[in-house]
Amino acid sequence: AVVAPGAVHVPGWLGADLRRELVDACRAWGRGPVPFRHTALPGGGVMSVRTVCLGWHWQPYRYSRTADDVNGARVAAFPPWLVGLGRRALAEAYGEDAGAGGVAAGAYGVEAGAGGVAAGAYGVEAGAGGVAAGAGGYTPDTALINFYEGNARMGMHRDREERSTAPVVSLSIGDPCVFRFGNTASRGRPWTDVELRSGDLFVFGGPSRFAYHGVPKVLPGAGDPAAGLAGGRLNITLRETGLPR
Ligand code: MD5
Ligand code: FE
Repeated sequence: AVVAPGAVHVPGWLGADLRRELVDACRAWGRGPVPFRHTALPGGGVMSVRTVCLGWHWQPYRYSRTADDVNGARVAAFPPWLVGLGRRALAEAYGEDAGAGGVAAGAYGVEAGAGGVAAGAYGVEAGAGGVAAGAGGYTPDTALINFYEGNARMGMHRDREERSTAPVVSLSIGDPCVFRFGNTASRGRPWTDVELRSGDLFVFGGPSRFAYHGVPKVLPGAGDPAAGLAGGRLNITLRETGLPR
């Protein structure tokens, strides 16, 4: 469903195998080198979600290679298979709906084929989510992984630390939530509330990339037992930082 120009929701995009693979990977990333932590805000508050980052470490409001606000370690690398997954996500979200979504998939170096992605030209492998050598186009280099437990939520904000206008790919696993997609002018109305469930893909590109958004509540659930998640909600966002190397 196209929620706004460039903002496309694809329910149930992740199959159980991929959900389980992501849950296992997040568990491992969450143990270190920089563990899951409640991010401290400059005003003295602490975020209710726990976050771990790949490739670059995000802290309010900048990216660094090392986690100076946690343990000083360099964050885990952003793995090539996540680049492949991000490209497939863009191709499938924008491919057939490019017109409706207001964003041409080709602009980001992905091309929808009947069954997904044209292999070769853009170095995207439809099946495995792998990346061919020398591939161009969408190349996310950081992931922010948020874990929502209990009453964790996220206030309305914009993600403006990236120096790239490339889309953000968002993957949800576990308990459902209310996701609030706002506007670019203020954190207030108008907004659209969308329920995100386990396996859902959401892509924010084009004019929706810098819109206000938040997660006002996580709904009760049992996590995603088929993915090995007994409770809570995981959200994985893939981003291009636009930072060197
Ligand atoms: C979440 N995470 O469910 C959300 C999903 C975050 C964050 O908001 O910053 O980690 S990502 C939603 C998102 C990202 C970038 C742009 C836009 C939405 N947008 O323009 O609406 O934990
Ligand atoms: Fe955000």
